[in-house]
Amino acid sequence: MKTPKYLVPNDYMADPAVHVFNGRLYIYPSHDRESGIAENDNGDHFDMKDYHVFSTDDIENGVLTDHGVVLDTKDIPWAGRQLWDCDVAHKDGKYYMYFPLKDKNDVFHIGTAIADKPEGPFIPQPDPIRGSYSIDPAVLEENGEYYMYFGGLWGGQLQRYRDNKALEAAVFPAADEPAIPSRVVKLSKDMLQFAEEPRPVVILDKNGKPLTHGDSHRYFEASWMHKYKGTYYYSYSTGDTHQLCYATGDNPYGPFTCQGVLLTPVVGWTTHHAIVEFKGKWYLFHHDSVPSSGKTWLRSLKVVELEYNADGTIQTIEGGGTGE
Ligand code: FUB
Repeated sequence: MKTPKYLVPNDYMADPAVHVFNGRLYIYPSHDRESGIAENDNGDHFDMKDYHVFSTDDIENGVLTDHGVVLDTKDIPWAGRQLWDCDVAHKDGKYYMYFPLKDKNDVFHIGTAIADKPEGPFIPQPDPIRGSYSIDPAVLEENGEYYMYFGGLWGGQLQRYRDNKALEAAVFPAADEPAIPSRVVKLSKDMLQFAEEPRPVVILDKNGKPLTHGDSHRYFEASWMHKYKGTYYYSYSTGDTHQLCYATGDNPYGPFTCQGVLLTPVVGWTTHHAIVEFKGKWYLFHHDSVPSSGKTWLRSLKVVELEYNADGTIQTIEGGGTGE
């Protein structure tokens, strides 16, 4: 499927997390809506309140089933506002949804909600994960262990933390200093807490030096991890340079070496994705704002086939926009 396809033409969905459970493909997107909040660098205009789940057994030609609302902020006891990008992991017959949400003091944390089926509904825990902060959780399962990657700059509040402690005020590095890293943490056996202190995800350039804050390939938000032929592929959005980049490594904690751009800018400020193998092909799920004529808070889900070169690098996909 070389031509990208929009998946949910009758609604605005973004930030896809995608998994294959029991041989069926499940999509867990953010649910964009028009709330009338003006666009700003804090991302207040991304004012989402609930999640839907979608599934299919044929992503190229089949029907995409909408399982309806599976989690709503009105049912989350600690909810303030802004239900952003989630992910779902499966363990021992239960499905765990991890979601970023601002609490009543406007501070992002990561919450958990549990379901008996991949399509939900998901029942939220009374409190967020202890010690969690920032946004965009993505979970890798590896030999019965689960690793969560998370963090996002600007409205995602990652610049307010160092060594897992809140700073008095946000700090951004100078352009030639190491970039602010995302975080990775192993989850507890019951899937409900962190099992250790989150660690920085270090992304190196080809000379083995950490990417700097001024590098157009540095991390901003939207972590995703997949494995291909035994190598770990950590992919992410560069935010204000509007690309999806990827970096490779030999274990879940990294460090990872930046391999470049996998998706050039789309129409709309944000870019965000999942990479999944289904029925023998690899796919990039992502979003753009073409159907809303460029309204960056009203994004639409897309899928396109992703291809590797013989050396394991990913062929760059054209996003068709400038990130505006
Ligand atoms: O959808 C809200 C935020 O926009 C996500 O959490 C980010 O990754 C960006 O896509």
